[in-house]
Amino acid sequence: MSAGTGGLRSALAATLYRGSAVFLAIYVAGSAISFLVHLFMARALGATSYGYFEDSANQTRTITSTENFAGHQVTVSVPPLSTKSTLQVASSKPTSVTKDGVTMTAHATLAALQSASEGWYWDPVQQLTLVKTASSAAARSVVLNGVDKAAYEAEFGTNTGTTTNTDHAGYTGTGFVDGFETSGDAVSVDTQADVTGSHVLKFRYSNGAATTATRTIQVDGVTVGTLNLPTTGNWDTWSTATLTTTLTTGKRTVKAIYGTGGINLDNITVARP
Ligand SMILES: [Ca+2]
Ligand SMILES: [Ca+2]
Repeated sequence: MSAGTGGLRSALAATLYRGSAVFLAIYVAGSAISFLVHLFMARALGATSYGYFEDSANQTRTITSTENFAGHQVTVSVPPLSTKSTLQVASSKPTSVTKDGVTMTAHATLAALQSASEGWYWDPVQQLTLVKTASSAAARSVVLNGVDKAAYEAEFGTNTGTTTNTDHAGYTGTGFVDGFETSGDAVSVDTQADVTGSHVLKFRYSNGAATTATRTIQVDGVTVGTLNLPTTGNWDTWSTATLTTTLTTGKRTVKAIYGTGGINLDNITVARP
């Protein structure tokens, strides 16, 4: 499918926080986000191929992505292109990105990526890894290492007895769950397990109190364990607490229920071990 920037926003809204989308954005020099003239999107586990008709070359280019979240890796084959291009991969922040086996530069800001000829930047609001590559007469293999599917934002979940807030920086999405501090408080998100097997549920949180907080974790209403959330020293520091459990393929509702201590909850990732 192709779309302008309005289409991009619609496509992002439809796929955001589900983790396995790969976009290829083709753009022209000198512009920012408005550079997008074509957008392609794929949502599938495993290998996906789709075509892009490059006007200047008068031929269809094939983009292939292989998503291996069990191996914490996404590989994208970027076809020969006469223009610069930027991949947009919905994922957690990579530990590294390589192009044809060579480590690419990680940029700290979108502006830095825009002014660079190549490199990558992870957008914490949209949870997109943006990988910029120069024009090339040959295909390029881009590999994202150390990635999970993009997290489900707690602030978009079903909240009982809690509120949302933005008064501590460093969160993903549009904020975090606040007021998660008394008996009866709970947060649940609808997630998707793409395979049946062992999964690691990752809860990104802050705990500015001195003692460890706890939450009971349920999947589809069944308790699967108790999550321990040690102090992060202050409310501006974020950490990740994990719980390993078996999930079966399909929609799985993950719920965190108050046990002891107050926390701010940012997001929940459904990852493979
Ligand atoms: Ca509350
Ligand atoms: Ca969040």
